[in-house]
Amino acid sequence: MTHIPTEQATAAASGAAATEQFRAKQRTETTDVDTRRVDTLVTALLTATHDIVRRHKVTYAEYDALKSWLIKVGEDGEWPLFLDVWVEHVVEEVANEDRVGSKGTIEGPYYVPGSPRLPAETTLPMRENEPGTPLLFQGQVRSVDGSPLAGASVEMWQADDDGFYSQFAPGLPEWNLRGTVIADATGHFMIRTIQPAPYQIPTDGACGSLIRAAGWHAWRPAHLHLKVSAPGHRLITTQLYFDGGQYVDNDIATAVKPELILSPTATGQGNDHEVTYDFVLDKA
Ligand code: MBD
Ligand code: FE
Repeated sequence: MTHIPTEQATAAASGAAATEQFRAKQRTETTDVDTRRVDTLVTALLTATHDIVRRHKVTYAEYDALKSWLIKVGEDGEWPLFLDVWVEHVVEEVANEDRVGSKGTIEGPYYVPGSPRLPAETTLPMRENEPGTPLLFQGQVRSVDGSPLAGASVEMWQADDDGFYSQFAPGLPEWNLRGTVIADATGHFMIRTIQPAPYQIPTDGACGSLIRAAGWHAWRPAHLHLKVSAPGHRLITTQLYFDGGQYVDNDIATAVKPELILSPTATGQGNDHEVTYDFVLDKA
C-alpha cells in the first residue's frame, strides 16, 4: 500500500534535515583534531588525488565537472548522505575491528537522538493503519561473558513501507517507526513493527546525479537501524537486513555483513512475521 504524501520528498529537504541533525550532534561532541593528524591525513588525501589525476590523465573538462558537482553537494545539503553512503563503512570497519561481540555497521544520515522511551514489550510508534508486513522483532542483550544485561537500551529507527524516514520525509508523524526500548530484567525485548522497504537515495540531488553519471543504482536493501547499549559496555551501532531481499547483495552503501541478515518466519497469523536476534556487547 502506498500513501500519497501531500508534499514530495526532495533531496534538498532531506539533505537540509540531515545536515541540521549532524550539526546538532557536533555541538555536543568535540571535533578538535590534532594538527599533526590533520597534516598527515589531508596530505594523504591530496596525494591520492594527485595520483588519480596523473594515472587517469584527468582533463580540464573532468576537473570542472568535479568542481560543479562538489558545489552542488553542498547546495543540496548532501554531504551527510554522500559521506555516509560512500565513506562511512570503512570508518566503521576500522573503529570496530577489535570487537568480539555483535557486528556493527554504519549509522547513516537519518538517526535522531531522543526517541520515545518504550517498555521491553512494545510496539514502535506508528500510524493507525501503518502499511507493511507486521514484524515481531525479539531477542536478548548480553555481555561478552554471557550475562544478561538488565535494562539495556535498544534504540531503533527505520524506513516505512514506502522507504521513507520520519523527520526526513514530509507527511510522517514525528518519531514514526522510531523508539528507545528498555530491555527487561533478563535483557529481553519484544518489539512490534513493520518490515521496512528498500531505501532509494534521493535521485533529484547531487548524489542522484553522480549515480546516473556513473551508471550505478541508487538503492539500499531494506534495513532496521539499531543502537544497543548498557552501562559498562560499548554501544554498538548496527543494521539488520532481510534474507533474500532486494539489494542485500549490492547495497550502494556497502554496509551489509553476513552476520546482520535476518530470516523472519511467518507466524501463521495473517501476514505476520517474527524473528529473534540477540546482541552481545563488548565491555567498555
Ligand atoms: C539510509 O537509510 C542509510 O541507512 C544510509 C546509510 C544512507 C542513506 C540512507
Ligand atoms: Fe537507513
